[in-house]
Amino acid sequence: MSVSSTLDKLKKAVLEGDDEIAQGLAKKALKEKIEPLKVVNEGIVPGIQEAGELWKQNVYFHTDIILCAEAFRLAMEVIEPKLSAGALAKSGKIVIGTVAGDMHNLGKIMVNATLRGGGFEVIDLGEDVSQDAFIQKVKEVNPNILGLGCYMSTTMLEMKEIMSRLNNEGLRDKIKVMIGGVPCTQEYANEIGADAWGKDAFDAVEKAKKLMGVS
Ligand code: B12
Repeated sequence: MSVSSTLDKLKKAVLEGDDEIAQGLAKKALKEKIEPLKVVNEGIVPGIQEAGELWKQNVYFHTDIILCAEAFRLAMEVIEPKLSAGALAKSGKIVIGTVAGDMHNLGKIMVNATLRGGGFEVIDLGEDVSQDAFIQKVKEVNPNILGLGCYMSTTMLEMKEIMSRLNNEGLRDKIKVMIGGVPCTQEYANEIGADAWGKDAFDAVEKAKKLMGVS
């Protein structure tokens, strides 16, 4: 099977929410020696992006998206360790998580993958992460960057409060803060005093590297 055929099939499996098929194709792509980042960028990501478009057009519903999310997750599960292993230099250490009250994680999974692909060590705290848990982890592992994922307007305040907590705990000067997710904007990052906003997974890597002064 040709490279493009495997990646096309992988994209289709994610788009159609065929989780086991997507996972099998991700493994197959690696066996065919396709570069892990290429599998992400040309197979898995286009599938979920197209699913997002269909959602916007009201063609896909919640149930469809949940299936796509699972297919995305299982395919990424195969590729992610290879991205970490393949990363040569360590660009820096990032603690990342979805803020409290928010369970969305697809965007964060993608950002994790591209950050790892970009040479960052990523410590993912998961979803619905409390302010205490973020602060505790920052104290414990002393990351270069804290990444906050927020996907609903109703959970945006969490990011502002985390910024205050970082200030109050004397941690603000020790790390950079990067925010991302659907309702986030550069303006909001400025408003709460974050260092960067990542428009998408690729912008997130660029901004993170810029914050670290690496290219
Ligand atoms: C998929 C989805 C779900 C799935 C989530 C599956 C999962 N495992 O994540 C399910 C069905 C479970 C779900 C549930 C809900 N959802 Co929903 N969901 C979406 C949807 C359709 C797509 C989100 C997504 O995954 N996009 C694809 C990813 C790849 O894109 P992304 O998240 O934008 O991420 C990119 C960038 O933002 C950036 N990025 C992301 N994170 C980060 C982090 C950092 C640090 C950086 C730098 C960059 C970055 O890079 C990513 C990759 O390029 C959006 C609609 C939309 N337009 O976004 C609604 C949406 C986010 N959901 C919404 C709502 C309301 C809900 C529910 C409350 C629905 C309900 N009534 O039950 C629940 C919330 C439950 C909870 N407490 O969190 C609303 C939020 C509205 C608001 N108030 O702002 C939206 C906007 C839909 C809408 N228009 O109404 N949802």
